[in-house]
Amino acid sequence: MHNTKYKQEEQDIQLESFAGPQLLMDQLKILLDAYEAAESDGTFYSPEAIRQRVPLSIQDDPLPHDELLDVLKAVVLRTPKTANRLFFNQLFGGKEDLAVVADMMVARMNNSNYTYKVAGPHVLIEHELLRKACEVIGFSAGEGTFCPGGSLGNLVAMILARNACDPGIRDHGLAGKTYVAYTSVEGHYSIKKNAGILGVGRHNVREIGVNERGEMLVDEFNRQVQQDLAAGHIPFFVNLTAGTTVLGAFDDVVEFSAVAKAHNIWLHVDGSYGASVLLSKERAALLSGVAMADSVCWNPHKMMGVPLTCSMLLSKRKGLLAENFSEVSDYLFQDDTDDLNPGTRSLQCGRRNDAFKLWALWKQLGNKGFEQRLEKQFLLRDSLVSMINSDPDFDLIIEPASLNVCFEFSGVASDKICSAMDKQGLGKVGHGAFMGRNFIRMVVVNADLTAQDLENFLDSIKATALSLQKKAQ
Ligand code: ABU
Repeated sequence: MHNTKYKQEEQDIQLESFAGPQLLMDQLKILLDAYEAAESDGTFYSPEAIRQRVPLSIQDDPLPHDELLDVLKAVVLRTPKTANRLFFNQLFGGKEDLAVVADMMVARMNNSNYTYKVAGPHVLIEHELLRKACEVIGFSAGEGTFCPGGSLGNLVAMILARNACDPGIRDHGLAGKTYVAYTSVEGHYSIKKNAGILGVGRHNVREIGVNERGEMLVDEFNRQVQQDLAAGHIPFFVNLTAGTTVLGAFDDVVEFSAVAKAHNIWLHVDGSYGASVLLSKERAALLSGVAMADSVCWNPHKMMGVPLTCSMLLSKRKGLLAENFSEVSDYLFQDDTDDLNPGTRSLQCGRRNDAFKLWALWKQLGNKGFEQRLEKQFLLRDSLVSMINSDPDFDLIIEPASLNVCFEFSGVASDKICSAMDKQGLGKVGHGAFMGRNFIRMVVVNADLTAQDLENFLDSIKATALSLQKKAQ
């Protein structure tokens, strides 16, 4: 019946029944129910198994409605569950229900956050969140923009930094000069990727060594800067990481700030993962001196339980974003001042509304709710560390700085354990390496978990390791 959506005589009725809110809600409910029912499921589906069950190709004729729902359901059921008790694989995990609902509303409202004319209150909501984030960081005259993830937030920061060296770059390019960026060997790969995009060149990113906690070494940075200056290069950007991807380490803002300021180098903090600790009085010390930075990237979609993507780039000096990203566009920026048209400060044109879900959740929880949420995450992490320390088969690699707990099961390769766990549907957890050691990285970022969940997961890891050990004998 419904596949006749576009047949002439029935068109009006069919369009209404397809697009009507009630039907939309019914369909959504079917999919959500299916998803919720399967949420505890960790079954692994191979690409072949998915291709076999899900007709992926687009056909010529409309699909009958029931068939369509069946196909959508099949996809939803086979999608890895990132908020269940078996997921420790990424720096995100878990979700806050209100933020999920707000994000569904975003799709339903379908605005684009470039002008007040088409986004209305969402422009004001973005303003307020960016103001709030600047206040939390300590940027008293700052500004910001929402970006599609930390990599692009870091890109915005690198553009601001590069153009701050020479205002002519935006119009004329690099003029044959060599600009050099610095990050630690533990920093995110986006710094190198962005250097390639920016015309700076990937080979002009210096990867500085780290100490035994994974924190970048300031003396090595200083030496490298001197060498680059002596070679006639222009050191323009240093990336500090607040929460490295593998260990969760925090670089020391205060000590790097002195060297960076002495050489007029833009100091960026990639807090994609870790900037959220600023919301906890007890944990904020991890980012001491963050207000000395020139820019900070902060992803609430990691520690704060907001669905992907939700990422902000905050800059210390108001006005720089427009100076670097504004273009004249008569067809788009027709009404209102630039202040009300965030498209004039953005890397993008059409831009998804990633602010509403964060704002709705922050209103619901308040500052205090987020602080308690963070405290719970850190307590869970501490419980996991105690469990690992009290079991002689496990070896903790390092005292964790944030929510990453890195350990190994003595005598069994960590990558093999992680892969076997996934393929057997026991759960998803990743592995990492540091200073020649490979280990399991379990990220305890889902605030809905309990200590019992962690114990159960650790038991699964142990059983998997023992069974691999037995097979190898
Ligand atoms: N942007 C880094 C994400 C890596 C992770 O989730 O593990």
